[in-house]
Formats: sequence, structure tokens, C-alpha cells
Amino acid sequence: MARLVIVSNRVPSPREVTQAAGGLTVGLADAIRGQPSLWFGWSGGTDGVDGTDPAPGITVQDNVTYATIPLSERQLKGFYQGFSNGILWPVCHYRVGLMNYSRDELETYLEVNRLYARALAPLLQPDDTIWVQDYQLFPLGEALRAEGVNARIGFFLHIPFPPEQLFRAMPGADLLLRDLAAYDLIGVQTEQDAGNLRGALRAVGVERPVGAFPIGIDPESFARQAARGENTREMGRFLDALGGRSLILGVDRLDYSKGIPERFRGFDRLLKRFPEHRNKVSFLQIAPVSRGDVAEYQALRRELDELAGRINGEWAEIDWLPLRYITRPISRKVLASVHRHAQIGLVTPLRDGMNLVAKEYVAAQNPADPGVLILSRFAGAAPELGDALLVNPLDPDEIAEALDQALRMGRDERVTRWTGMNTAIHAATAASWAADFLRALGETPDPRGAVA
Ligand code: ADQ
Repeated sequence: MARLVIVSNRVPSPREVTQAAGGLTVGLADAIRGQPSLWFGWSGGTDGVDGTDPAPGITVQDNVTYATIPLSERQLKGFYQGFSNGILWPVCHYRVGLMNYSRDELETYLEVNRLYARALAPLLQPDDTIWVQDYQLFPLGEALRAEGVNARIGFFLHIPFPPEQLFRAMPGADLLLRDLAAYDLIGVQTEQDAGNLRGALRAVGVERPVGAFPIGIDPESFARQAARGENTREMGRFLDALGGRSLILGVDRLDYSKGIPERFRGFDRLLKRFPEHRNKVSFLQIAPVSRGDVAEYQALRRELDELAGRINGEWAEIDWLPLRYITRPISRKVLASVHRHAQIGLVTPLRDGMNLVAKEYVAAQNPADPGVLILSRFAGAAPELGDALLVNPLDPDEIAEALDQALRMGRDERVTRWTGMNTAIHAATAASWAADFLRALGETPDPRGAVA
């Protein structure tokens, strides 16, 4: 039977695949359950040695082979923290000004992609279909072709693709775009990303099929988790602390693409302009620290510390803390039921490939008395979730007005809006995302030419 080969920088453990939690793992876990598979990527270790190709570590469980290799400290720094997260990430999120370009890091990025290709190529079989995940691996397809791999190779970009001029402001951009020619199919999250990427490919003379494949979640399992977590001690303590006030919830990795300072300013504006909500509402922001070794992330954390302190200093009363801000992760089970208890899910990225948190908020709601989703129109999820209150997060007044509208919204309107959104998250799930992409990849012309 033909194998599916998934390549992603981070490879989940067999246990994570069985209990798949995040959207990406859910979608891919579902795809690999159906057929023998190989999952290749970084081991998470930095015991690699420069100039030496490490032998992959192999684990087999059920019908999945996990093959991973370590990187050296230098490789990890240049490839991952440097080029992937310090250069490509900001550029793809339309933030060229935050890019810290270094040619050295671009070279290390290309070097690591070639290293992955050399380690993966000997593990491949002629009938394999290869699916490469995300921005760390733009050049992997080309590097595999250079190793003589002629199987079908697809690529999926989980983050946004910006307009051509913006992407090509990045030194090395044209090189990466030309490397995309090695893929038989390129998937992105939205039609807007697809249009942008087609424009950029056209500009460098590459013609390749590009399609929008919006990723989803497993809504049923998230809804079950949300209902189940309700009776935990932790939830009980949390509800006591809320004291019957309405809850506004934000959940994100601590990342500048997520618009967290903008959200804080919108909440501050609500309390200023709509005094009737003071002491009636609490805002909980959960944002575990992410990429703490990149300077821009440290600056964001300082900004949020200061903003949170100022907002609480200004509005708190002896019996009311307006803003709770947590930078540690909390368990998924508790998280799901916190979603269910929130009257408002506040999701305000300045750019986001999709944003699964928005979909999880919808899935977690009680159908008889659902909350309101306030969603940035710059999230990839916005075209599907048109029944949310859509805002431009750069305007704190717009956020404040949406919060006021949501806090006053009657049950009928909440149910109508939620029903629309709930239909949308069931129409495109994590499983259908993977299945749709793989079907489309299978329908591309065979790169080996006509084989009988
Ligand atoms: P992320 O930028 O990580 O993903 P997102 O899609 O919102 O963003 O969330 C990923 C997952 O992490 C969600 O399942 C969420 O529940 C979980 N998560 C987030 N914050 C958490 C917290 N505070 N505590 C616990 N869990 C938390 C990238 C792209 C997105 C794209 C996804 C999938 O940036 O745009 O939607 O990949 O393609």
C-alpha cells in the first residue's frame, strides 16, 4: 500500500498523535491512521554535529514510522530562531519592519533543508506521497528533487502569504519562490493567501497549482472536552473568583501577530467609554510565553506587563480585578471549559493564517446559551466565521463598541450567530482539511510522467 510521508519541523510523539489535541496534529493524525505512514522532522535535540549527517532515530508505532534527526546548536539558531522565526514569520505576517535579516541565517536555513532532504531521501519508497508542512521548509521539495526524489510532493503553508511586493522585500525571497516550483501542489489557508502567492510566483516566472485549504478543528471532541471540564475543582475556584461577572476571554501564544496589546487597549476603552460595564465584567487573557529567546517577543512581553499593570491600576476596585493575565500554559481540559463559560471570545490577530482558537471558542459553547465571538477581520478564519462580530483590531474604539454590543446581545441573536458559525466549523474540520489536500495532490499529474 502506498505510504503517506509527512514532514514537519516538529514531529509529535506517538502519544500526541493518539490523543491529538491541536488542529494540525488532529488533521494529520486522521490522515495517517488510514494508511502506512512515515513522519519525518527534527528530534528536538541539539546534539547534531556541524559537518556530519546524523543517522535518523526511528520509532515505529501502529502503522506509523517516526524518523527524526537532531540539529547542532548553530543550525537550530540560524534555521529556526533566526531565519524561520526572526525573518520569515514577520514578513509573512506583513511586518517587514520587524524582520532581522541576516544572510548567514538564510544560508543556515537552506543548509538545514538540504540536511533534512539527505536524511529523508534514503527512507523513501517509490510509491510514497510526500506532504511538507509550513514555513520552516519552503526549500525542502527542491532539496528532495536534487536528491533524485520523483514522488508527488505537496506543500502546505500554515501562516499567511503576504502580497508579492511585501514578500519580495525579503532578501532571498525569489530563491524561496523558485524552490516552490518543485512541489506538485501548494496549499494555503485562504483565497487571499492563494491570490498573493500566485502573484509572487508569477513575478518570478513559476507556474504551479496553488489552492486554499482552510484548516479546522475536531469540533465534537473539543465540545465534549468543554462540557467535561466543567465540574473540575479548578473551574469551581475560577467561577467563585469571577463572582457572577461576565467573562471576556483571550487565548493565544504570546506572539506579536495575535494583537494582544490592541485587545488590552480595546478593553481599556470599553471601561472608559461604557462605565455601565465597570465591575460587571472581567477579562481573562491566557498567553503562554512562546519564542522567549527572540528579542521582539521579549519586547512584547514587557509591553503587556506594563499595559496590564496600568489597566488594573486605573480601573480595579478592592473587590474587582478587571484583567487577569496569565503567561503560563493551562491544561486543555480546563481551557476548553473556560471557553464555554466565556460570554465573549475576543480574538484579535493583526494577521493570522487561520486561528484555531476562534473555532475552538465556537465549538465549546453551550448551544442553548452561547457566547459571542469577536473576531479580527485579519484572521484567516474571518471569511468562514462571518457571523462573528468582525473588527479591525487597530481601532480600540471598534473593539470597545463590539464588546459593548456583545455584552448587551440578546439570546436569540446569539443563538442565530452561533448556529451559523457552528455549521461552518463542522463543514471544514481538521480531518476534511487533510483529506481534501491529499485528494487534490493525488489528482495532480504524476511527476514521473505517464506510468502504466
Ligand atoms: P498558531 O499560531 O499556534 O498556529 P492557532 O491556530 O490559534 O495559532 O492555535 C494553535 C493551537 O494552540 C490551538 O489549538 C490552541 O488551543 C492552542 N493554544 C493557543 N493558545 C493556548 C494557550 N494559551 N493555552 C493552551 N493552548 C493554547 C499556526 C498558525 C495559525 C494556524 C495554525 C494551524 O499561526 O494561523 O491556524 O498554525 O494551521
